[in-house]
Amino acid sequence: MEKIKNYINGEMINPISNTYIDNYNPSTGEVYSLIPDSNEEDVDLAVKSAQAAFPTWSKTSKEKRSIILQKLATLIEDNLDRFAEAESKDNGKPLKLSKTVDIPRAAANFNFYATGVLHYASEAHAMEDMAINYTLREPIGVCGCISPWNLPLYLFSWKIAPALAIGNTVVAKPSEVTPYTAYLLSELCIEAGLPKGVLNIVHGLGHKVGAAITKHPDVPVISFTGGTITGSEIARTAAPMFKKLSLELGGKNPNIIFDDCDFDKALKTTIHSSFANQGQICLCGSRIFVQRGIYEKFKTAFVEKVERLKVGNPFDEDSNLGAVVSQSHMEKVLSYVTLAEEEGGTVLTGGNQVHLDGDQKNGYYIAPTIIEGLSFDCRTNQEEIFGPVVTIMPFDTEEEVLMMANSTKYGLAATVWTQDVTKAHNVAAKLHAGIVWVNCWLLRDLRTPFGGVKNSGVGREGGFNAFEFFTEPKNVCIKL
Ligand code: TXE
Repeated sequence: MEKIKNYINGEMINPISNTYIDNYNPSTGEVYSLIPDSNEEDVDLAVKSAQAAFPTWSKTSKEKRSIILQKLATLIEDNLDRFAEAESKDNGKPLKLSKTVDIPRAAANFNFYATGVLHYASEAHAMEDMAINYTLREPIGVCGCISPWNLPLYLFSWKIAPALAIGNTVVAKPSEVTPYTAYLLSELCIEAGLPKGVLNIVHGLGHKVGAAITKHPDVPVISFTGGTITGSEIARTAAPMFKKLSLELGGKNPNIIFDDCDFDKALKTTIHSSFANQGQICLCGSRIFVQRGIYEKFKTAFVEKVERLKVGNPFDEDSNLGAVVSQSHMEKVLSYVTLAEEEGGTVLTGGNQVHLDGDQKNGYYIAPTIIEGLSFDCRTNQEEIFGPVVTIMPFDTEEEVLMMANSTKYGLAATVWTQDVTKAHNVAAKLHAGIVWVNCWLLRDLRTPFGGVKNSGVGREGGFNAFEFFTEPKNVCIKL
């Protein structure tokens, strides 16, 4: 059985404990590799390596850092097929999604920040009485980057690329559920000539390795993406240590469809925003609000198209949905279908585990599920399910749908479908969200601020926001 290795101080090494955890292929339910069951000692070794590398790396010219990270991006692109197959095997998502979204976006993340650092400048302020202020933006030191299982390399690279490009060193922990592409990336880092200790990847469990990174006294910055509960646990540890903290957490995103929408576009995109990646994207629109004038027409058409989606082997070209990421996650998602029925909902389609045959017979598959008849404030409509399950509700007025959309403790993303541009601006302005898409979904410009409000997180990633997070500003005022 293949043993994944940690990447510490430029080398691929075993965990100090020499103990391992099973790594499952969710599409077959089989163990296919082993993950280091690392602990505090491995984290401490990684932090020491990152600390030792920081003085040189932070003083390396941005041009040199840029060249190395662009080389890494090119190596990812050159290894697209191998990485995409690894990602789908580890996560369960359709291969075509790994090939067209996850892996290309990981390369794009490195390219974006490797080139962005060449253009990132800070400000100066001239004063009347012959004094000048200039602001230095300095790298901070060892950054802890902790990422989730839904978009493994995509979100892993989204954190480490800006941290490294701006001159920090990193101790990173991918999810123990999907460690494999981060492991493959380690090998490319060596090939790209990333100096030893600049990036260190420690595999293992969240409450052991993630917690050890979070509480390590020599890791002043923590960037986390994952569940809201875990985010609050990390905040509890980091806050009294005055660490800089970026938290990208859960969502329960409204998808608001007015009766003056472009019906066909709204329908086509809603299928995607509901079930892409098996609904395991924090930006998915899991609460669908349809204005009464088109509710029945939209509902009927939506159900009819969703019933034609194929749940299958992620490696089959015609599979629209693959497996959800784990047995426990499948059980969690299905438990919400049971809850929805207890809360008075009606399952219009799906709501069941899908049993495939052959090698996939023990995989974790769920039918795309649409539920109607629930109140906007029931648990099913307030809690993040994070699977291929959406609810659909009618509404009459703008005020009513805004009240329902804003009623959850989350505020990450929202989608609005209308051809009335004034209404689009008004509704977008009133939604509790960090990202609002109008007549589109998941259209992403990497320069834009990315993140949410309320329990969806703290801070923003994306564009120069990431460089602001991964640097400390210092104002120098000189009397001339
Ligand atoms: O996230 P966790 P999981 C939501 C989704 C999902 C729930 C839990 O609802 O069902 O979160 O998913 C590490 N200290 N999202 O279990 O536990 C862990 O090892 C430090 C939304 O994946 O938050 C992993 O590397 N680290 C999210 C990372 O945190 C800890 C995407 C995320 O794990 C830790 C994924 C601890 N105490 C899930 N405990 C999004 N916003 O995209 C765990 N970890």
